[in-house]
Amino acid sequence: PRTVYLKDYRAPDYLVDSTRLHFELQPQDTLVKSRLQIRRNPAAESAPGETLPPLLLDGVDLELLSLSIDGELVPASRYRELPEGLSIHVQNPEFVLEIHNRINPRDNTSLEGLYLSNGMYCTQCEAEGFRKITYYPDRPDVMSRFTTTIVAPRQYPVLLSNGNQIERRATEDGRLLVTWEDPFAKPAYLFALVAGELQTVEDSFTTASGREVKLQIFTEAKNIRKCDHAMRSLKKAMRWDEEVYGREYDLDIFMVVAVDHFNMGAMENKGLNIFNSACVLASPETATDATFQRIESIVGHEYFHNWSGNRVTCRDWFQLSLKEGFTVFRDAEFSADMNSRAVKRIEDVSLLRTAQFAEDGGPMAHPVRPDSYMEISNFYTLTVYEKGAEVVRMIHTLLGTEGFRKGSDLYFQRHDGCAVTCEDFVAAMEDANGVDLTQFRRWYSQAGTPVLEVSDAFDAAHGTYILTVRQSCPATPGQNKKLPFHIPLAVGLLGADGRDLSLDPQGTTQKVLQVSETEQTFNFTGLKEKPLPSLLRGFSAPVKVRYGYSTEQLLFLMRNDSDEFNRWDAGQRLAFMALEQLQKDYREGRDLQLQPQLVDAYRSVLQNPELDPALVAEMLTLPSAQTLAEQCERIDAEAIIVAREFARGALAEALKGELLDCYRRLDCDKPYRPEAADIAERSLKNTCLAYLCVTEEPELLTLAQAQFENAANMTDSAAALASLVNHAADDMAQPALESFYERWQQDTQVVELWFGLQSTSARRGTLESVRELMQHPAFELTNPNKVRAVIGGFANRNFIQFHRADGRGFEFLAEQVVALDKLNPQIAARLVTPITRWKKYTGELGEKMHRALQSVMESGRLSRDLYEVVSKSLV
Ligand code: B3K
Ligand code: ZN
Repeated sequence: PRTVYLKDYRAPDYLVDSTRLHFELQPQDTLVKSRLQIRRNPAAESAPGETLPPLLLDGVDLELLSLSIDGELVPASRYRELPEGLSIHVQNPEFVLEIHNRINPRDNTSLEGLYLSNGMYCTQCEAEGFRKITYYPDRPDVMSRFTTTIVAPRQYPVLLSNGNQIERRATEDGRLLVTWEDPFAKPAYLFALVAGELQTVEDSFTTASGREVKLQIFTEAKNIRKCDHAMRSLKKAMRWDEEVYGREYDLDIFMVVAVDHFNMGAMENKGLNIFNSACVLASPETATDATFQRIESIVGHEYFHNWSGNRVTCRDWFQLSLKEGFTVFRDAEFSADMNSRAVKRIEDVSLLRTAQFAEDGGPMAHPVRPDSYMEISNFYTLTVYEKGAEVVRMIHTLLGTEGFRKGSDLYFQRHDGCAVTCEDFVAAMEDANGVDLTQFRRWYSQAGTPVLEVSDAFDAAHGTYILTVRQSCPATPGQNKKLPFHIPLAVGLLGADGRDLSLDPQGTTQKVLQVSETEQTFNFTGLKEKPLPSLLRGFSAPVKVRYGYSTEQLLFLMRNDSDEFNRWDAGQRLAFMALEQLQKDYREGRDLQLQPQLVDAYRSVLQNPELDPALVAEMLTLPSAQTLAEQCERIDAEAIIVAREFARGALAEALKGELLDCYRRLDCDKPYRPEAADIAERSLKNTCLAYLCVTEEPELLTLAQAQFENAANMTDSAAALASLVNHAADDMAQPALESFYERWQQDTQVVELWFGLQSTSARRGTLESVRELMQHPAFELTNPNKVRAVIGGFANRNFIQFHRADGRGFEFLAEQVVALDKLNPQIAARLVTPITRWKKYTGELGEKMHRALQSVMESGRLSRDLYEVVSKSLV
């Protein structure tokens, strides 16, 4: 496959002023007619005196029926069919192109372009799916005004597309015809079409300037009672964007559709967002707190794209983080404002530290703005999304809330209606604030996770505290040497009484140090004693900080740091140190013993009535095996597993009484509300329950059983079932699993959760039950949610069983990836990730992983998606 480079970007030769689409829907035989008003791009580079270049159109899996220009059929001599499109000879700088082609939505299992999901038609065009619908310049810098007519048989009463409906009538042959017109010019990737027998929930929103917007959520009839939370979230998001960014919605209607078969979480098509059912449908009986919160954040995310993505879009796909990094930052702040800020930050940083850091240290490492790709779908990554959001957050930290708002106002005003670059975003931030972010731009171009080595000294004679910061960044593929980053390092200094010291005469207790050199020192004067530094508060930059904290110092920070995030982080460091010692003891054949200070620290967290229960739950949770693995130079999976399981067991044993008290205190019957305070209590209660079940004591397992039987909401029910599945014997766990399925088998979202509980079970035999689950009538290899629940759950969220010593877990994954590649390349290329990191594993396990990856490569012809990931990982 061909590699595309950012440096080769050229403006399009032709622009499309208007796009008129006409669909006649049939499962295997959909007719698409398009009428494009085309003109030569005045901004295109052309050699002087050059004749008009050919018009290049993208097209994949299309059957061309006819092609005409200005009403005349184009003879075969004037165009060429290319492997992935058409090249058409052009005679005039302006013309109307009309194309008729046929497509087959029923057999489209890639879930890109137009496809069928449970009998309903829907589309997914980002990044390059529109070319599977019709021939088109399928690139985001070609923006056009779309009008879309859909003709469908009577069984499809709901026919939707972008913008406003301007026509609805029966055709002469009794079909339904509907036309939509989108007044905003947009790239093809924001096009959407939906047709089905759908029900709708309706509401309205009045914008700040007093315009009334109709809000509609469409879903199959059986899910109609699961839309309320998404609707509430949508209205909150609309209000929030007005208040925080001054951004109003711009059409008279905003529609959301839930679809069962979807590659990603959701898609921000103009005025017609399409959602994975799992990311929009919820009711208290069927969805967990985590799902309620995920829905709020994704509904917000897609809505926020209307400005950060749609009104101002990307010039090319290398700029993906322009809209994704910014929009993730926006949705994270939205969630933080709606819920607990510290807990949201902890969740996001945990994800970054495990999965994004691993990506940055692996074979597919790439900058936030990649400079090449074979398949752009492979670059919808944690680096582009989450690290990209951290980069925007750093700009926010550097400029302050007001400065950042000035920058975003200028950005939206300057580039409204345009397709722009990450550079344009940074430039707007600079221009609005009169600052220079030249060095900061390296965050966009250099891959890898920077490391800060911090050391300190105290000059008692002068009362000066000196922090020395050294930065480095490991080599990544294609980037051996890195230049220093501009890193905002938020610090506070704690005095012996645990209070923040004043850092200046104004009494400031926190400073953002501007780290920009390889080595730099920072002086704090006027201090009476050597303080304890609280470093990288709130995780002010996506870096690793090394500082030689002692156990006592970490315990002190855990108790006293005024920054809640760093309180949690001190606990994580402490646990990490203890787990490292356990791994070492295990490898060297010593008896394992858990540091008593860790136990004491956890006890006082558990008994501290002043802490938010959600924060307590986070603080009681040991770093995941994946996090531990990421932090190792070389991964010894067995030692990680033994150490972590031992520590969990020892904590559960030592704190049994306190855990039980806490559990009993929180175990009360309250009507379910997905509000932060209630979520926090359930989270702590179920964290306690999980620990209690680790002991495998019959009376404690009975607690889980009772909770399972009596739970009035899915959060408590699923948590109890998970504890049984992970810790109870089969005669207790199996009946629970069966009755759960019996009760919920009609509910797709709950069945997905049920699959996930089993595939992530830490008990022996999980691989075998995963194979059985794949034979279950509810499993479909063509449904990404089911694949993610069963195969993904096992490979990504079951460190213990996936890393079993015989390597069968890796072989299984390789087998499934090869099978999936034939159906859905995007999903196959994502699913293969766990075995691409083979180089980091020690001993035979690494070799077995390598062999599994090789077997994928040797299995035959791979899709471009999978080929890119596998070939880059075998190097
Ligand atoms: N913009 C979509 C991404 C869809 C890409 C699929 N290959 C989801 C989002 O970030 O909002
Ligand atoms: Zn997005």
